[in-house]
Amino acid sequence: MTKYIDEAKAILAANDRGGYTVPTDRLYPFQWNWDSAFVAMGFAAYDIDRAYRELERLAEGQWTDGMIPHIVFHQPSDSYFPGPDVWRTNHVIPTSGITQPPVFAMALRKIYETAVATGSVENKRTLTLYEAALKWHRWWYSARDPEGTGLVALLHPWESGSDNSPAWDVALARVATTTETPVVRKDIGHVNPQMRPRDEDYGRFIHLLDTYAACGWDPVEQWQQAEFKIADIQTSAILLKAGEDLHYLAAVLGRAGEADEIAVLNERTRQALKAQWRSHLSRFVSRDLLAGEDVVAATQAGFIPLLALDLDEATADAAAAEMRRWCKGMKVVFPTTEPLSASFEAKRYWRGPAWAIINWLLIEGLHRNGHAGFAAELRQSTISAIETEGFAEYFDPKTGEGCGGLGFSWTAAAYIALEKADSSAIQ
Ligand code: 9WN
Repeated sequence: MTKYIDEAKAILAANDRGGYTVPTDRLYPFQWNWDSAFVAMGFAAYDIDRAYRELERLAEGQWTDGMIPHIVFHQPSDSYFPGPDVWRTNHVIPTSGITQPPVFAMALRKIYETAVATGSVENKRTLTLYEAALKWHRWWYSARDPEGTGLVALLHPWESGSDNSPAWDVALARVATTTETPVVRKDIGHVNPQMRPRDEDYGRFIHLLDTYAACGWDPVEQWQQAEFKIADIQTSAILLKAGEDLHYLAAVLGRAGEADEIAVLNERTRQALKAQWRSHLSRFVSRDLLAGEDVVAATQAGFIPLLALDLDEATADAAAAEMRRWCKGMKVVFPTTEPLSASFEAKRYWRGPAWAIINWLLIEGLHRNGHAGFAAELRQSTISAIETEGFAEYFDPKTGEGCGGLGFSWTAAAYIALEKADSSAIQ
């Protein structure tokens, strides 16, 4: 509806800090990696120049080894912890030292295709961003899959974007809560502490940060010292979908050799992801590389591979049926933790709430795998939740209540993208 589209655009304008968008005022006063990629896809619907700009400003933070950090601290702010003084990465533009899900190339393809359709494509800008994305994908495979398994590993829960998900409970229990850096939380001054990760989570988040800072942020050293190492299916699936989009871009940009290189990487990840399907759970599972065990906690990550795989009908039906089971009795879907599990908490961040951007990925995955009807239901639930409660960071799936930060950029971007797409053609 026009009124809400206008409101979504107004949120993106209000969160603009000069060519990049903060996730929300005060709680997150910098540029976040995957937030900006989703935001760029929102901008692509109505302002191609601004969409390019969002990715360009993110790429300004790219490290020489190819990593695109999870936060770029373009301007100082004291309303967030941990800031650049804690990360100690010594970059000209200060950044964090870890990364986030690689949605970037998905956004770039979206921008490119929309620009072609509207006659506004800018070849040089596309090429420069394509090269940044390629460099980043190569970094993922060399730094985070040194053994060439096809799945990429996370060394910090913040890299997943699903920070305090029950998926990390077992692995994080092995990490000490003690820190060298004093933990001075700012988040609970902005939002209700019941909606945020707990203090012991923060202890572990900062303990890991301290460990990697002591490695001088060297990827090889970090890989050896890591006390948290998860081959993650959500990130690997996003990397594969983004890899497909990167492959497409390589082909249209005339980079045949690179297209071949990307195709090989994609195929290896495709096979590795397929092998993570567990039929007795009707979902995919990540792998705890330090324990040598599956991560069996029931979270949304188990269904994100639908985004990047073409499953056989029986597997796709089983995944969709399991997803439907999780949706029973929910006012807003999709819950990020299985609602009947002991870890489910309806309001606590990544331990149950529904997130518009996760729905966006799941909607695409359901479309891809022959469940357009269910995808339409998920889309409608997301749109209605936003129209009822506003552009909240996330939603309590049981009551529908908007939670966390308000005036949230990626919720605005998701609304624009989902509202624009008719239910049978979401891209
Ligand atoms: C840490 C900005 C980010 C999102 C993440 C979300 C949250 C940060 C935090 O906010 O994480 O990166 O301080 O809680 O979990 O997905 O990118 O919106």
